[in-house]
Amino acid sequence: MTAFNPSFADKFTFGLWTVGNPGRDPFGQPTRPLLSPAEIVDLLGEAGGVLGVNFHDNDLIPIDANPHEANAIKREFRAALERTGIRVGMGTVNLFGDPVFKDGAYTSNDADVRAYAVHKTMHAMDLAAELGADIWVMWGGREGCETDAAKDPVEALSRYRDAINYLVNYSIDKGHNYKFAMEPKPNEPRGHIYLPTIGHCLAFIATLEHPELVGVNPEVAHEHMAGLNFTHAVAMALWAGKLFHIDLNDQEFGRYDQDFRFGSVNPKHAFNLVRLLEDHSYSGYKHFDSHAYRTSDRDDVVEFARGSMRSYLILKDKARQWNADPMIQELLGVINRDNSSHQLGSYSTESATALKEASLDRTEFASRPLPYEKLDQRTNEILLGV
Ligand SMILES: [Mn+2]
Repeated sequence: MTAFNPSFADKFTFGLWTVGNPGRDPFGQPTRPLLSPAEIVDLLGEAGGVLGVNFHDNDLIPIDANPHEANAIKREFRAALERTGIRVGMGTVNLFGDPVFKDGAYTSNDADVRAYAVHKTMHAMDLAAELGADIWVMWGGREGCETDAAKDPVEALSRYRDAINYLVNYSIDKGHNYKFAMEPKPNEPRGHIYLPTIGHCLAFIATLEHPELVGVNPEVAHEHMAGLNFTHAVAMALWAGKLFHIDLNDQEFGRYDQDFRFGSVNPKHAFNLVRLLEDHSYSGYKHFDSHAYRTSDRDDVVEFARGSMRSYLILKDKARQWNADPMIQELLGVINRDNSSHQLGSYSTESATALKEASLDRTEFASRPLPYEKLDQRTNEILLGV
């Protein structure tokens, strides 16, 4: 059991809204008492090995708090950080909870609302920077519409871009030095949300004023909701040098947002993801954006946090076993045939002529074995501990 105890080096983080979730859902009242931010940090301290805590501005400071109340909350929060050794990793802003954002924030049809959204974000960026955050996550929870009669989606993308350009410049101007991570999600839950996938975000980021400062924050549940392969989404972010943050949780395909404990629904997908992150040396925060079952009490919420981290570490160990496994290695040697005399390389007229004139035996190529059944079964057996 002790082999899978997390440490700060694992860079595991939790949001105040994750372990602090009181079990409320669209049909039911909270099933657990609401904890203060300081109490949530203490809970994470009890879980052990948690590096960081993340928050939306209003997870920490209620939207209607006066400066006196805000200072008292910050004081208690800082004291909890000090006694647990936990620090702030990522900051973000709540642009979805208040009725003012019912038609979106940066993409609202009302220019005053758009200005308020940027105003609120700048204050939130100051707050998180003051407490030590170095990653800024942007999840556009209401940036979309329930009816396409409402907004011009082309105009909406321009508004979105204007806001993000403004905020990135603000971060530079204030010396906050945030790296920004856009978090896509296809729907929430009735509305269609703009920039629904990692691919959409990457294309959008390329149009920004400072694309080098903006990456993505993929979340397992958000891609699975859309029926997409999350490991491939993360791979594209890694390939583009844009994996600035990651939200780990789990989700049944084809359902609304469930935010289950990481690895709890589909451990094989989780394994492929962890193997990808480890093989490609992802070194950012690993944030568990999930919450405990509605039936859990405080003790079980601690188990939820521990389980999230243990599952990652167990799967990391499985990835190590997979990479070291003689049968896997032998099969990979059979599958990967890189010793062709016809390597593509970069284009030249001569190489194109040579390739066109080459004698290539497609029947022989097609007859070469690809024992993927054997490879996948061995993968399953490693996962199942056989
Ligand atoms: Mn998330």
